[in-house]
Amino acid sequence: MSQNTIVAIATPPGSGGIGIIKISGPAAVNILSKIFRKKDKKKASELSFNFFYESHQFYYGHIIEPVSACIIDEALVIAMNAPFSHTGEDVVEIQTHAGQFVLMSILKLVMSCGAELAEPGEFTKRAFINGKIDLTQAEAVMDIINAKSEKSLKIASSQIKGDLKNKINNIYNIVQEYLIQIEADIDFSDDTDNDLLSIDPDKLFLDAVKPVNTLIKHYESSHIYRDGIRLSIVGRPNVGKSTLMNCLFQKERSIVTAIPGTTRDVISDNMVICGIPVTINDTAGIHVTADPVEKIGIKKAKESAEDSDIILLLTDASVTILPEDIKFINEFDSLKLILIVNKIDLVNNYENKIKEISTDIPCIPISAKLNIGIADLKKEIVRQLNCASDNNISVIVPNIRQKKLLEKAAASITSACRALTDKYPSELVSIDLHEACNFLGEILGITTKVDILDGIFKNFCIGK
Ligand SMILES: Nc1nc2c(ncn2[C@@H]2O[C@H](COP(=O)(O)OP(=O)(O)OP(=O)(O)O)[C@@H](O)[C@H]2O)c(=O)[nH]1
Ligand SMILES: [Mg+2]
Repeated sequence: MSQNTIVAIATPPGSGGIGIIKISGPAAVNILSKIFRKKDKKKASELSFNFFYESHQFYYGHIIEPVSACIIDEALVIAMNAPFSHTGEDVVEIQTHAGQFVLMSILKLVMSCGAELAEPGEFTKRAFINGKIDLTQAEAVMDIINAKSEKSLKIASSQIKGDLKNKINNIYNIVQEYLIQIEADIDFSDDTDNDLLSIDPDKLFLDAVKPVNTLIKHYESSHIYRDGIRLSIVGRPNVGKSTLMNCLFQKERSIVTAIPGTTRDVISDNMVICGIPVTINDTAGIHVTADPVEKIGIKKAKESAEDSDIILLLTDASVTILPEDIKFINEFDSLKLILIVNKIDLVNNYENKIKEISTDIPCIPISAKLNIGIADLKKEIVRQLNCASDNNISVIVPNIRQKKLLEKAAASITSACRALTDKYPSELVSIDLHEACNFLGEILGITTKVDILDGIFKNFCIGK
């Protein structure tokens, strides 16, 4: 339990209905009693202080600067006694009007009474240190804050409920049981002729490696619902890239003109396609040019394409497919490409144009101007991502840190299975299983090194 008391504004900056100040630590209630005056229910003019704060009970009154007795704002306050709070310490929450000036004044007042400004993620870190949540749940707090779609929120909510924690705990306990059995074999190896024969490597594989691999598979098929993807629209000038951008967002996001070379910089915006958060980049038309500004734009367009999970390569159905269009196909990673034949409203033989291209890359005919073919394009984007269908999406999805540790754990247990099959000394099997337990423990935060923990909590916002 921490000795110091921390404070932070828990609500985002800007004006709104309610602003919340959160205090956690041994002095939380004492600080509140110095700055809060409760309004009497019957005689509104009478204010009381120094009363007993019932845990988990709201009180209405004023926040007062104790020296000058000036009222700062009306407030609803609640005290939550340790260990029945989310940090496991005494916690106080002060709800006031959400103006930044009001909140800053109360923050300073609380600090003048002895509290320290909280570090980013410090409330969640205290909850973790005090055993209120494990590391998977702490990381899920961050995911909930960052959730960009209903699906990503669902994944994070299941994690915060402890679904991943329970799953990893189960596997951890199974490996521990095998470890106990093996270590008993080592201790009593003089008494047994067939050391370790009691352990079936296939059963160990089924019990421990299989569930770990299932979680890794969940990551592969579902992490994009939480992490999102990047998508770039590229092609020659004037093929309709910005028109497609505007069509996808249903608003004038990029400037569209009939003049080639209109878009110079990368224009980005975010949307959700079939539950997947997508960042879409509209880019400058790629062609050979002497214009120095365009050259920079083209360099940025190519970099944007390389950094993307999917590239939408646009061509214009109303003109002949140029060698440059074909060149793009070779230039970019074909696995990420979707070829789009735009402006089909201007021609009646676009099917022949598509045949002309003769490529294995998926090809979608559209008219960005008339909003034709956009639903097919979205379907193709989702198909390319090879993710679990909307209905099948599993709710237990590790993040990339957890996935890497799961891979290491799977490798260690698999190595133990091999050692058992090949009848290696029990000590080697034991080393592998100890290693696996360490990796699984790192996911839960049991064996995680301090610098890794600090790195995780540093990514939180102040007040969380
Ligand atoms: N008929 C028709 N015209 C289109 C379509 N899409 C775009 N256009 C027109 O094509 C011209 C160029 O459109 P933009 O969206 O600015 O093209 P761009 O690829 O972004 O061009 P740059 O930014 O110069 O590289 C504009 O006059 C658009 O109205 C379409 O589907 N059908
Ligand atoms: Mg453009």
